[in-house]
Amino acid sequence: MKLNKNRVKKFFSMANVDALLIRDENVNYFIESNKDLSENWLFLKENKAVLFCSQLSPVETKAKGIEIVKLKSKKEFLSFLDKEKGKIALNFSSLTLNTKKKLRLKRPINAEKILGKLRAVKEEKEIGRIKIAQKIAERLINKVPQLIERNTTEAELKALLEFEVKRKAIDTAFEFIVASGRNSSIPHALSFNKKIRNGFLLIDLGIKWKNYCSDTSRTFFVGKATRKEREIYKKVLKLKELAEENIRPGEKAAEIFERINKEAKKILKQELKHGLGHGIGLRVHDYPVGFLADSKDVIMKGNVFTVEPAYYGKEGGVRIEDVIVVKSRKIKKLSNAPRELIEI
Ligand SMILES: [Mn+2]
Repeated sequence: MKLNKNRVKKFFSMANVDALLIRDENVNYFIESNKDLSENWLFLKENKAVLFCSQLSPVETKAKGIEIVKLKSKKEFLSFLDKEKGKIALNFSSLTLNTKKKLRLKRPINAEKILGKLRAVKEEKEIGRIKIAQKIAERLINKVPQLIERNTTEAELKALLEFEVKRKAIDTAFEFIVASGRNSSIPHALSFNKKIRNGFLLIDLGIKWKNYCSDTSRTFFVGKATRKEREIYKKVLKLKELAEENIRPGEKAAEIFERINKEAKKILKQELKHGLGHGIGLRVHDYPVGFLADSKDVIMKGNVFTVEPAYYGKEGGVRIEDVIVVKSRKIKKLSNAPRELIEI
């Protein structure tokens, strides 16, 4: 566990405040740790860092540059805050009104924009973690054909995939999606206690590696795909390749969305039903927001995005999703799972 002084310095050079008080994934942005620290309050000043943990917390009691307080009561924390007279910033987006009120701060300032700006541009170290998470997901995706037996249900396949991760004490970034047949036409489908049906089989999974997330979707075909089904798959893949070619520093995310959406209307005869992709990092949906019609983002070197065009129709759903990082002239893929349609 180590304070990232460089990030602290950057924050205070951008924000006109004396202190920052957070209790969300940003704690892991300023304190690098293999543990998830998002449940603990972190009080930061330019030259001071105090982490407030519960008595039961597995967080160690000593760390370089960080004062760790194992709280005996909430009062202890509040009386610490009462003594702070300077301007304090909070991340309004992660606090309930009730919590905010209980802190009894005079005029707190919202730090969300600055935190978002910092986190939108990833350092090599962060990209490295996302890449490892992507690699683990890729290996898991490649196991799918051998995990399916004659009577495997959606719920079983989902549990098997999650088990493969959790048995190694690795966290999942979200509940996996395993959807077959018509069920695959629902973007955020639930998995049922129902035998995997012939047709498209959509798998969406995410891993957390040292607090950084991955997000990968692949669509398999159970049985033999018809020519039309192959065509649909190929068109989604074509959209994905087109999107990846279009993502460059300086481009507007909303314009890329519009361009690919226009193509989707032309070749798939339908509009994109969700964003073309989102920022990913300490959260699955991270900064920047990503490729949506109303996005204000301008693509920057160091942004990390998912790219996930999809088709949803009566034939089922096809989604092909990977994570990319924006380099100075184009993008680089962070994983290399097979992209062609695999029949099982
Ligand atoms: Mn995604």
